[in-house]
Amino acid sequence: MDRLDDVAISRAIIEEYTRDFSDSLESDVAIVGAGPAGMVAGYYLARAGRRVAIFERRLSVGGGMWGGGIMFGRCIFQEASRPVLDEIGVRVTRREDGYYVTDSVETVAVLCAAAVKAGARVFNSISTEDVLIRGERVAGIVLNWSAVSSARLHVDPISARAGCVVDATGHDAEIARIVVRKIGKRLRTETGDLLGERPMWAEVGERTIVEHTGEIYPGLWVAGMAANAVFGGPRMGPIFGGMLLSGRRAAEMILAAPR
Ligand code: 48F
Repeated sequence: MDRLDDVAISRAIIEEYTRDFSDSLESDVAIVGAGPAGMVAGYYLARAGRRVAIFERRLSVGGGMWGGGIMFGRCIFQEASRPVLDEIGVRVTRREDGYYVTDSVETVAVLCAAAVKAGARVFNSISTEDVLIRGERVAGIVLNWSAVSSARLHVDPISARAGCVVDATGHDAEIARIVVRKIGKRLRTETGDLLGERPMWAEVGERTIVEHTGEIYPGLWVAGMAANAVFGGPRMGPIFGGMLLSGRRAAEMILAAPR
């Protein structure tokens, strides 16, 4: 049996983690939220050579995907999202009624592996609690350990600079909300404020989520359920194709935007 040194193990963790974390304090794209939309956006951006850091509040990545619908671990996708599933390598079962079904655990695991292998760095257990605004532009995010807020500790956060930020925080659209709270109703919506999520309607929600994906304030992009929360689109429950397509759309738009 090899001799194992407890302190060497501890040092390896600290040194390897802090090197990557420190490196990710300056990135091309900082993505808040490692749900399906954030991970797909991260995959396409990293694959295109952008330096991507994804910050996730929870210990686990995957957001609302694990539980499928009512904790039956199956996710439903429509035809349009099939190319993303195929490219990333998630196995699907096609039903006679035309829907595609995946295992929710496999879907999360494969999506995350694809993003990481493409070069995105994923940091879990880290919450984004504020934004950096420089010259009328979101220029980064402000981070703290999630354990700090759950224990209500009075501990100051640290800052990460990014070429742009993606709000992929799901139903709460937390980053868009922070921007409105800090600098007023200046989002690119009809009122400048978040318009709020509408009641469940899969057909409409799956379409509008892609239409609503985009830049909502200079330097701040929105993807996934957060896009419908910002622009007043419906929720869509346990069909997940729109999340993948929105994540891919966000990546395409960011790649096409001037840097
Ligand atoms: O909620 P989530 O899965 O968002 P999504 O990618 O997908 C939505 C679907 O899962 C589902 C649905 C399908 O019809 O409606 O809800 O749009 O993932 C969002 C992730 O962001 C994290 C949160 O823990 C979750 O994993 N998150 C939220 N706020 C913060 C955050 C924050 N302030 N800092 C860091 N992570």
